[in-house]
This record gives sequence, structure tokens and C-alpha cells, in this order.
Amino acid sequence: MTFPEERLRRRMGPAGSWINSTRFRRSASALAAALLLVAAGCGDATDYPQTSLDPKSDLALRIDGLWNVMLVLGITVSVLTFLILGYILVRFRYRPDAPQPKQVHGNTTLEVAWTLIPAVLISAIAVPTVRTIFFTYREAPADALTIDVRGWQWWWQFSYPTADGTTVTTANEVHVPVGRPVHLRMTSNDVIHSFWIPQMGGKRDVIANRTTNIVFTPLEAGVYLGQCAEFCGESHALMKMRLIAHEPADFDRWLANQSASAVEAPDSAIAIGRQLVTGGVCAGCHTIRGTTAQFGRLGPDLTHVASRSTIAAGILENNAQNLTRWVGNAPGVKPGSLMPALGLGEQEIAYIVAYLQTLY
Ligand code: HEC
Ligand SMILES: [Cu+2]
Repeated sequence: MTFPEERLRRRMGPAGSWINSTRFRRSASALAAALLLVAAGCGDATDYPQTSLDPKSDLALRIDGLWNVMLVLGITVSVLTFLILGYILVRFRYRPDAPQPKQVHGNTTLEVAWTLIPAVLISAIAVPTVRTIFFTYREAPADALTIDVRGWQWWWQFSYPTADGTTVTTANEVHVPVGRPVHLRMTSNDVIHSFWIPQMGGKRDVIANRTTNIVFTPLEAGVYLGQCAEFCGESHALMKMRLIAHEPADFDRWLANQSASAVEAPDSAIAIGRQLVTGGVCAGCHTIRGTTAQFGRLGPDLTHVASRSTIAAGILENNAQNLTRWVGNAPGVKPGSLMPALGLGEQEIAYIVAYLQTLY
């Protein structure tokens, strides 16, 4: 009869030999290479547009900085722990003729050491964490651009109070200038949503009858993708948004265009479409400034709908084909959509789409 240790030793050969085996070395290098690839890929916003590891605002930079501190500390502690563990496993492994090891149970020095070391480490994490938390809740500076955000099932409304008293209202695509603090004043029309554009900073809940705020300064022009981050019903996963950061002059141009009323219909087919939209059922839910459709509040403002790159909260590219699908049967495209299928004829839809496409 052989003891289990004896059998194990025979199977593994002389101590340490398996570490030197080609098979072990190959697997270890493959694993290391795979981990490196994953680590290198994580920060790339081209392949992963909703990464938080490629910060593009002051707020996102602070959060990313904190993450880096945690990562470095975490890796250091793990590597040290595993090195010590590995050393002990090999150095003090079982040998049949070895004497009983020294017993250290209840050793005061050890007890104090392994209480103090974690306490010091946790304090080292706590200080930057608390400072970052305060930063995420900072007051908006006086020169901030204030935008009112309203979450709806399942889209985002953005309103800009402008100097001349008109309010510019758009949906799902929020335009901001680079280098100026942006203050989002957020509330919900229905359930709880969560505003999250990872490259701009952390998440913030959006709650009915309450205002939550987030302040950040975009640092680089570009298009940044985001997504509602709180389950809010059937089409929660289709509640996307994009933030378009412009150079200040481009932003001013955008805002000036959005402040203007909707264009007049330039030809007769479009005039029919305009009549169908502004004089028909659409006007019950949508506003188009400068037309008779003034009171619709349940759907996105369509005054400049053609200037958006996507429709239906980022799920469809904004083109004639998709507008046709959408106007024909919105819930067929977006489950649960609060814009109903309206039973319109093909020709009517074509007129409507022709008109919508003029609304730059
Ligand atoms: C009962 C209310 C209601 C009616 C009637 C209605 N809509 Fe909508 N519409 C909505 C809602 C709500 C949304 C947002 C849906 C979403 O993204 O989940 C929407 C979205 C849209 C969008 C996409 C806008 C964007 O920026 O994403 C277009 C275009 C649109 N509607 C056109 C029309 C037209 C044209 C009509 C009339 C033929 C119409 N709607 C009638 C409620 C309505
Ligand atoms: Cu939501």
C-alpha cells in the first residue's frame, strides 16, 4: 500500500521538473500572450466605443486615474502574495524525513502585521476614492453650458435654453462644445433611467420628480456613444445616445441652425407630406417649430430631425429607408415603442418621409 503523497510524487517526478516541461511553458506563454492582447484591446475606442478606459473629459480622466491607482495596487498585492505563496509551497513542501515545522499559531507580531498592512492599503485607496467622489458631485461653474435632459421610455430628450428665449430641443444626440464645462440637469418622464456616456464619465441615475446633475468638460472633438444603464422596460437595450463634441465655432453654428424654425416645403410632394405630418396624427405627439404642430410632447421634437445621424435612440441610421420602416411600424422596429403603428398607406408614408428629410 502507498500513501497518496507517495503516489503524487511518483507521478510528478523530481520536484520542480513539471515547471520546466515544454508543455507547461507553452501553456503559460499562450496564457500571458492572451492576457496582454485583452489588456491592449480594452482601451481602444475604435473597437469598443463604450469603453471607459479611453477617457475624453476631465471627469472621465479623474475616474480613470482612480481606476489606475486601484489596478496598480491590486496587481502589486496579488503578485507579492502569489510569489510568497509559491515560495512557501516549494520551500516547505512535504518531505518524508522532514521534522515538524515550527508552530506560529497566535504569534502577536504576525497578527499585528496582517491587520496593519491591509488597513494601510485600504486607507491608500480610500483617500483618492473619496476625493474623486466629491469631484463627481461638484457644482457647475458659472460659465457652464446647461442642458436639460429628460429620459423617456426609450429615448433621450435634450433641451438648450438659448439667449433669445427659444428653447432648442433635440433627441438622442447631444451636441456640446469642447473645452467648456457642460452641466446636465436631468430628470425622467417615467421610470428610472441612467445616463451613461463612458468616455465622458460615470453613470448618473435619472429619476422622475427629481433633478440629478452631472458636470464634465469634453476635451476632444468626436462622437461618443452611450447607453441607458438602468433597466427601464422592453426597449431598454435600444435606448442609446451619442454625444457630439464640436470645436466651439462649429457648436455655435449647430446651435444657430437648431434655433431656426422648420424649413418651408419647397415642392408639392413635400407640401403634401408637410400637411400630413403637421396637420395629422403626428402633431399629437411631435412638435415642429414654425408649423401648426406646436403641442406634441410625447415624442421627440422633429423641427430638425433630418440633422440627426440616427433615429429611434441610436438604433437606426437616419435615411429614407429607415424612416419608411419607422413611420410604417415603429413597434415592429423597436419592441414596445410608444409610437404606435399608424396604419398609413405606402404613398402617404413616402410623402411623409420626403418631408421629414427636408427638416435640417
Ligand atoms: C402616440 C404618439 C406618437 C404619434 C402619433 C407619432 N409618434 Fe413619432 N414618435 C413617438 C415616440 C414616443 C417616439 C420615440 C420612440 C423611441 O425612440 O423609442 C417617436 C419617434 C419618431 C421619430 C424618430 C425621431 C428621432 O429623432 O429618433 C420620427 C421620425 C417620428 N416619430 C415620426 C412620426 C411621424 C411622421 C408621425 C405621424 C405619421 C408620428 N411620428 C406619430 C410618438 C408618436
Ligand atoms: Cu432607460
